[in-house]
Amino acid sequence: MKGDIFDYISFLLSVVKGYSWKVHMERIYLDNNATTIVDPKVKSAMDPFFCDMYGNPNSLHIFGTETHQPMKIAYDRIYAGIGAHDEDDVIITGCATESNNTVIKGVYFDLLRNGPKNHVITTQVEHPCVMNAFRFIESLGVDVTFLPMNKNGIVTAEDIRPHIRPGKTALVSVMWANNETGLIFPMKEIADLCREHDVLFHTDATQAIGKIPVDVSKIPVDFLTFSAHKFHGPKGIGGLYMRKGLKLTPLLHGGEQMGGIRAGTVNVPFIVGMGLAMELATNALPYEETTVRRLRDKLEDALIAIPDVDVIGDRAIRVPNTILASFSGVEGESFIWDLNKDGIAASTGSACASESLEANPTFTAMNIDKELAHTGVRFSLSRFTTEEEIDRTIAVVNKTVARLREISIRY
Ligand code: 7TS
Repeated sequence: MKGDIFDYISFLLSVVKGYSWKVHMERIYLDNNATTIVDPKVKSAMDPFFCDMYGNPNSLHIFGTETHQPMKIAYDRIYAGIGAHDEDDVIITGCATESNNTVIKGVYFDLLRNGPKNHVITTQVEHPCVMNAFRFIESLGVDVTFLPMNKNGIVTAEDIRPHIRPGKTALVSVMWANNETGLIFPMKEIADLCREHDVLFHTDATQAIGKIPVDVSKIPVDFLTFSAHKFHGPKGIGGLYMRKGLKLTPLLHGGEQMGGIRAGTVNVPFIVGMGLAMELATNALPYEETTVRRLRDKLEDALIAIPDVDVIGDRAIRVPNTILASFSGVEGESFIWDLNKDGIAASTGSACASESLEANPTFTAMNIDKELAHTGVRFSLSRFTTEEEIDRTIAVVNKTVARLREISIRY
């Protein structure tokens, strides 16, 4: 009862606060690598599948069968979006985290647990859902090589080559684009290297889809993972591409859905949403490459014009929407907080690690000075970002950095 009253009061306060916030300030969302707005077209396309066409596609009656055609269209869009061949598999999962876990633990059960192979290779800047899945199989006895970044903030095929152990290495896993720096890893050459050594290649393409072309018909990856909410689809749905003929021990055992690789009733509205989101994102790639890149560069130029500000990684090899910058003397958390007060949402890095106040692990893996590592701020744009928003962000950033440096003991 007491709890109810407190809940009610805090609800009223949040309404009042939210209202006054909206009246006084336009909010600017520059944290699109954490998640994106659902494209209103995607939301509309999903709507009929909640209360009208809500059947289970595995049912034989009309409620079930009427969902087949919309699902087929969605699958076709997903396959087309990543260049998958009809005979390849795309397993629908709950998120990229699930997809990545399915690959890493599946390979463990299929190849590493009892086989002659006992080694895998990954990088030190993977998302925690990859990193921690590898740490888990390491605790079960697998030898895991976590590669550091080279001076450009990436790893290349030549960095990987000396670590491949013939007959022993089962899997290489390297993300397509990094969520914090936006740096793109050289997929083609890494995939070719893995082919050459008969090693499976997995890439976490969560931050690549919708930002740069991702085409598995041109780049021979074996497993590729993605999450709809990073490209203006709904949260809670993702995918796992598996090249034709590959099999994996499932993470979830149950019914025969997804060929038995991912059991559980199929999420029709979200699959429809992810399909359309994928198509819209693919169609918007030229816009991403021109307009989003131009706005990102405009913001980046303004940031580096401020003394003692550095942007991590060459912009020529970054996805077009991302900036990770260090602001000497400006503590990242305080900076984010001040920007937030001005209605601007950025982040100190991955929201998945935001509860830890450790220095940003990406900076650490890139050998960046510890003190500077605490000053990292990520700005990530989307096709919904406007020029006015970037102009206002530039003004607020200038004002905020000056103010925080004035009171900084480190500057
Ligand atoms: N892989 C990468 C490369 C990611 O960036 C993320 C989320 C995930 C996997 C996990 O996706 P999910 O849909 O399973 O949650 N990255 C971030 C980020 O950078 N800030 O917040 C979430």
